[in-house]
Amino acid sequence: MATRRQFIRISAMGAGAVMAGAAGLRLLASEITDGRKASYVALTGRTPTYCEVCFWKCAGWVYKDEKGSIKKIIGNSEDQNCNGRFCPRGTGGVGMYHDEDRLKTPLIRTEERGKQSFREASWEEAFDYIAEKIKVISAEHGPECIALFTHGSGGKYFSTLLKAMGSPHIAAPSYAQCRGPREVAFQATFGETIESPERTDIRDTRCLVLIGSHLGENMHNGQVQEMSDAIDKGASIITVDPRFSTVAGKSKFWLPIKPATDLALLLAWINVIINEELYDKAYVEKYTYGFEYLKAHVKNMTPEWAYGITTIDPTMIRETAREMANAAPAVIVHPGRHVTWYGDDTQRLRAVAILNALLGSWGRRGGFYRPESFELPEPVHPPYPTPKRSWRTEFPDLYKMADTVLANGLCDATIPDPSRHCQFQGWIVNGTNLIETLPNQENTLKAIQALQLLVVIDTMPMEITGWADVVLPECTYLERFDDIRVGPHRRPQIALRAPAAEPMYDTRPAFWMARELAKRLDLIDYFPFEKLEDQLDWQLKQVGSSLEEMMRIGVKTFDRSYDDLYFAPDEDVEFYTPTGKIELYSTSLEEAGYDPLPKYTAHEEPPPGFYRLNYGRAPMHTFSRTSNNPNLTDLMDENSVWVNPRVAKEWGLSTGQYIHLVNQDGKRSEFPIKVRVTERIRWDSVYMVHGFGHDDKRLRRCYGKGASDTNLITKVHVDPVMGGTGMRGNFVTFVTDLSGEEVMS
Ligand SMILES: Nc1nc2c(c(=O)[nH]1)N[C@H]1C(S)=C(S)[C@@H](COP(=O)(O)OP(=O)(O)OC[C@H]3O[C@@H](n4cnc5c(=O)[nH]c(N)nc54)[C@H](O)[C@@H]3O)O[C@H]1N2
Ligand SMILES: Nc1nc2c(c(=O)[nH]1)N[C@H]1C(S)=C(S)[C@@H](COP(=O)(O)OP(=O)(O)OC[C@H]3O[C@@H](n4cnc5c(=O)[nH]c(N)nc54)[C@H](O)[C@@H]3O)O[C@H]1N2
Ligand code: SF4
Ligand SMILES: [Mo]
Repeated sequence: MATRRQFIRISAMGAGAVMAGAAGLRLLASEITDGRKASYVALTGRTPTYCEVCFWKCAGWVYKDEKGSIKKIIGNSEDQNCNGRFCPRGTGGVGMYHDEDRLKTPLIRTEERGKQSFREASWEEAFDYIAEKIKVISAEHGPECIALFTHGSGGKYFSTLLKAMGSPHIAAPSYAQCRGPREVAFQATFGETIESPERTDIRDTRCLVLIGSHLGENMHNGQVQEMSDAIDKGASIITVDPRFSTVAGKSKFWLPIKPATDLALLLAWINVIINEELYDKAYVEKYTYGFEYLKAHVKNMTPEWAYGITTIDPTMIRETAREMANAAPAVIVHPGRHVTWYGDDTQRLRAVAILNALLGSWGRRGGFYRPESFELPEPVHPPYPTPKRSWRTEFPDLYKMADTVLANGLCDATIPDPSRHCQFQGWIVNGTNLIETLPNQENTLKAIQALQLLVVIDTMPMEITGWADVVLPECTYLERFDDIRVGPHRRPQIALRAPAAEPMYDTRPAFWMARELAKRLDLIDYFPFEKLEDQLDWQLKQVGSSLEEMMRIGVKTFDRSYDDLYFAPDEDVEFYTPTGKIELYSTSLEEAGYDPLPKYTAHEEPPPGFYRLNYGRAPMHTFSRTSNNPNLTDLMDENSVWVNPRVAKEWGLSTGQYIHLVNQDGKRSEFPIKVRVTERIRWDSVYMVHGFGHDDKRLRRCYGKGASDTNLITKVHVDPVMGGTGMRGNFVTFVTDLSGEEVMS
């Protein structure tokens, strides 16, 4: 058992006069001694944190005013993820703490699901209720019938709880709704995944190809900074996007591709690079497998062939292929991040991986570097029981390359179906607004209605909390410790998140919640430390640091312990693929029964009078989580629908007008959305920012503002390879008559 870390204690009275440590760290022993709240919070001065407004996890410093209220957050200059600078959302993170609509106490449902009737409950009551239900479900159906959906830091603690119970069913939307296909494709090709932060060496690149990756609106901090530095140093950008994105405006080439046809463009580029012998011959010879198969496969996939599909001029296809080859190996065909588009996403990303391999960019400066994460020892606990059942058995012969649990898979396997053996009975949902995050809301709600238990851990009264049986209010990231950030980068680095203030209202950190539940389920041995800060101190001391040191410096960087950032000239590299080579021809896909080389297949076209629904990010918001943030709503408080002038003319639409959207299945947007007429979108598509159109009235600032794209995504194209949910195959048309409707503008 850990010994309690002894900090220098300073009473509130003495705090003004005494400074502890060189960095002027002042600590105040918490008055709360029931083990629930963090023991120490900085009284004044700065507290280290890493941001939770998105998952780039920039490390920063939190400052408070004279009254002890959190005032501002700024970047930590030692941090590789942010280089001392936060993005607007990270800076606005203070608003999450100050938001008066936050969840304030535990809530227990009083009427059936679908009705917003809750009563306030004590923590004891809430935990007893949950533990009792979990015991009943485990006894009747087995612990495997309890699933965890999670996105964010608290997931770690609830994962420990699930595994200790004997359930392997832990899913995150960052896989099958986000980057899963690229990880599977790169794993199949190079034997390694891309991870987060991405291993793209943008800093030193000479040519960056962005395919539907709208860096700049997608504000992943260090990446955007490196891109802007690379542009200053003369790198060329090639942007492939049906929309004139912010980065398209900074690009040497903008290819306004017909949506859903990127695979044809990629295959044509491969064709040009092979036919014109622009590929890195020595690299291909030494490191790759299957070049001849690839060459034969793309033989007829000429730029002229692709023109008919993509609408991109063949000259442009050739010119851009040469631009990449001229820069090689300092070239990046970016793998993107949110890549679940059309259901053939793994194969599209395989083509991206192949193109990079031909250009020799993997393992080369200005291409993809070899990242390193920091290895931090985990606390010792008994082994986890072996689960007796797995979600996989419910999907025989499907998604064979999925290397993690699918959130949509768990959802589908919750809906009663006599052909299934294992039906999920209980969900624990931490930090993911599933109603807005999973496509096909009707499906999600059908699953939820079938549950015996739905527990939601959140900071805000988001849509998902409205469906819960029990809501557990978490304090924000500014009010808690969390695990040490160890994530990959050029050099191994760790970052600390410590509370800058005590949890407001009756909120608590997820670590404490998971541990309290573990106590009630006789699983406390899996949580050997009573307080997370003691665990962190123990972990840090194993590697020559301490909590005290990390409170002072926030971020610590270590030397690399293996490999160089790039392959040495002529280095013999063993790739973690079946052949030990970079697999242009994928033996693992073939073995699993999928196409070993990517093939183009056509996708459905919009019906007459309909337009493809395209969506993306805005620089000042993150998904649905920031739409009520007081600081960020000041910058943008609703989304709009982008419409091409030609279409606007046909429909008589003008900028500023509110309309409804109706999709191909007759699903209508719940709230009206403002029109933005712009040349920046193709005539066959419309565009909107994801995360608006909230329908929970407890979100007073953002309720009814703008429309939700998820509302209109009823058709899902599931990737047969790994189960990713392709969400861009939906089409909408316009309803202009809003007579009698109130617009929340
Ligand atoms: N239609 C549509 N669907 C999408 C996308 C899209 O663009 N369009 N994008 C996809 C992608 S790329 C991703 S990664 C996913 C993202 O999916 P999610 O991560 O589910 O996104 P959010 O909507 O931000 O939901 C986050 C939830 O966490 C809560 N939260 C915030 N901070 C904390 C905290 O500290 N503790 C706890 N316990 N909760 C907290 C928020 O209040 C919110 O309810 O969505 C995917 N789904
Ligand atoms: N500000 C901000 N930044 C974020 C986030 C956020 O919420 N807010 N979320 C983060 C997360 S988790 C993720 S996954 C990333 C997502 O960011 P990205 O992976 O960069 O982008 P997406 O949101 O998928 O893509 C949107 C772009 O794809 C284009 N597009 C649509 N259809 C097609 C097509 O058929 N072909 C091509 N070539 N392009 C197409 C759209 O016009 C749009 O410009 O952003 C991250 N960064
Ligand atoms: S990119 Fe912005 S929102 Fe994301 S972690 Fe960094 S500062 Fe926070
Ligand atoms: Mo994502």
